[in-house]
Amino acid sequence: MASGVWGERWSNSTSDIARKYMEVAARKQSLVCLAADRNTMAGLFDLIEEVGPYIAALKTHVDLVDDWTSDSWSKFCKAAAEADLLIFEDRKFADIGKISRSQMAGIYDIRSWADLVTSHLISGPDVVDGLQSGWEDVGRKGGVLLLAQMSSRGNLLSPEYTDQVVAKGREHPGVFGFIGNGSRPEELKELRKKVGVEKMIWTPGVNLSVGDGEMGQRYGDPREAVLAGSDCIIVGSGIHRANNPAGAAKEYAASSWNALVERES
Ligand code: S5P
Repeated sequence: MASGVWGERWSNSTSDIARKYMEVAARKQSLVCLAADRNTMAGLFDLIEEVGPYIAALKTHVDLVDDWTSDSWSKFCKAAAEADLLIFEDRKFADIGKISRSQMAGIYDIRSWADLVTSHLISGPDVVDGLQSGWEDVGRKGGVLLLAQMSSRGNLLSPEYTDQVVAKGREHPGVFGFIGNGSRPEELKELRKKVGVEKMIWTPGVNLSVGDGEMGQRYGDPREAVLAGSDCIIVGSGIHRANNPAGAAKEYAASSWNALVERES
């Protein structure tokens, strides 16, 4: 099932985590990663319960939860696993290798529960080795999504910077893929050409109502993003602020899945 619909992405993939994602996405017919940006544990549990069946991955910002406790977070991760979701901590690491390794531990202990993390490559490629060492320290495996582009207006990730991130990231087995800008399909197409067929591109800045969001966020259409080469649409407020989050998640799932089928056929 997954191999048919994912085409060359499946056949070229060398990552167990990417294969797992592609299988979950095929099972649920959804390329949606929910950006679970709610700041209470109760709000987060409600979200998983309501939209779990319609999403393929869950993205967190563990440091924005007001009533976070280690115990409640463990329960939350268990609920995510039961809902068949990869957990992706959007920590946007950027420090030198050894500090990034230590930042995988600490109070939040990201290395023990996250399957994926985001990182900038501004400090050089050792940040990826540092993050991989973090997972190794607890006997786990994970993947790094490098920020190759961003969705926010005026960001400083120039095309030359993007090229270097892709060139270094393509070669690194610890790199699961890249964050691309979901709000600009033409930029995404260029990114896909540079990335090639193997690695993932996941895209925030996606909303069924396109245009400008709050505080410089920009939005593009989910179908366009997938047709341009995105493998996963990261959707936050489009789902968690909707009056009916489950209904909204279903719409994003259908739009992204139909676009994948269209892209590969
Ligand atoms: O360039 C980026 C990269 C990321 S990971 N732009 C983004 O918006 N994000 C994240 O995607 C951001 O941290 C947030 O969690 C989510 C977008 O949320 P939305 O409410 O705008 O859909």
